[in-house]
Amino acid sequence: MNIILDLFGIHIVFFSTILILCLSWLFWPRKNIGTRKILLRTIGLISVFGIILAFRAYWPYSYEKNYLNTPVSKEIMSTPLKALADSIDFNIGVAIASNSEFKELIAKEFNSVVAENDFKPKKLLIDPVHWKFDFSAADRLMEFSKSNGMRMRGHTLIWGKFPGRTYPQLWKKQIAESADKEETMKSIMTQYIHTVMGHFKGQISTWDVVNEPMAGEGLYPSPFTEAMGEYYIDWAFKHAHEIDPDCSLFLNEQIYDYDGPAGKAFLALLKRLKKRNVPIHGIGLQTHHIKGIHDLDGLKRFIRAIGELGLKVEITELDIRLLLMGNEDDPYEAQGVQFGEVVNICLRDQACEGVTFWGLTDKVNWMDHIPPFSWKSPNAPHILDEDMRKKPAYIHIWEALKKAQPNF
Ligand code: 9MR
Repeated sequence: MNIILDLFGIHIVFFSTILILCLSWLFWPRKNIGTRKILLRTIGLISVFGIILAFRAYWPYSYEKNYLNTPVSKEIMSTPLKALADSIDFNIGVAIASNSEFKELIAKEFNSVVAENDFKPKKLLIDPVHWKFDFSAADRLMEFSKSNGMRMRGHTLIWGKFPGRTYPQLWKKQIAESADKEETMKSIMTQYIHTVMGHFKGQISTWDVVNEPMAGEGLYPSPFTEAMGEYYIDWAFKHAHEIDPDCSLFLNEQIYDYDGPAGKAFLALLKRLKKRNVPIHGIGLQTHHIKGIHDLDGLKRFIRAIGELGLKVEITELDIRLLLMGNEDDPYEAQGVQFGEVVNICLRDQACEGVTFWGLTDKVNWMDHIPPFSWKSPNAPHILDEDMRKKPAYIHIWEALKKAQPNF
């Protein structure tokens, strides 16, 4: 419900208002002509207003690609991001699909990959009734990463958010109908984590054990919290640690207001987990820029605060919606500067071990397929444009990595 309100709030308010007015007009006593006329005019006015706003809101923009006027330097063209990252032992990664057409380029530019979707429960567990898994797509990606000497981040075992879209509905039903919800949930999680982590044991050194547990200041309400409250997180980590004690176990989350209530609640959760000796080793900060631009000073402080708890950090899903830079003189350049700054912040904090981009090129990007982002273009959230040319984002990231070289 939260996510629906978050994404569609304004639309829900608009259409409910129109609906209420229409129903009122329909059922208003016929003899009360005056009031019915007022209702009808109000409906007309609001609709016209709505149509104008919708046109304004969804009319696609296009921004000048000024970067095309400046040729990319020879040094940048000949030194991939991977070469710079390798020399300082930094993970530079990208999300990938098993059928990606850009595998060669990815192997050249990155030393780390994560499956955008192929390691998720909805993809792996094809028959939840009989616990039947299909690892074929995930295995193809694993093979690709191994044969190119790239690290594979495991994403994700337990997903706190979007339980409907991410899990078999059967689990929800099983928990709801169970006499002992906690035991049922534990046994489902145990079986799932055991099968998936077991399958990749020795191949994956970093897993997102729990993804997106938070909703604002509290936990995202889900079958997990319903059955076990906050302790579902402890259980998932403890169990994952038992299965592969050598694996780095991460909790992955999207935070915006680093200094605000949600950021504080998140740090408080981490402190509680540490106090309970939960085997958690790192925090993934997704850092999607979809609803707004992140406050970079806040991000810097947040990474430090996590580091001081003895946890590692990675920026795990960086992308920046171009439209958010619409008020800047050169939106592509402003997007690039923000990309470079985020990478720089990570490079400068000893706790931060890598940055992963949530996609490579604007040609194939998730925002163009998921409402409400898909309703208005250009999203163009990645580091290469739709013609695979290097955007300012690539250049700024490259420069951040270059400045972090010991001999710079
Ligand atoms: O980019 C992913 C998109 O293709 C999927 O449809 C969606 C649902 O599985 O997940 C997207 O990736 C999400 C990631 O796994 C977790 N953080 C938010 C990402 C963007 O929604």
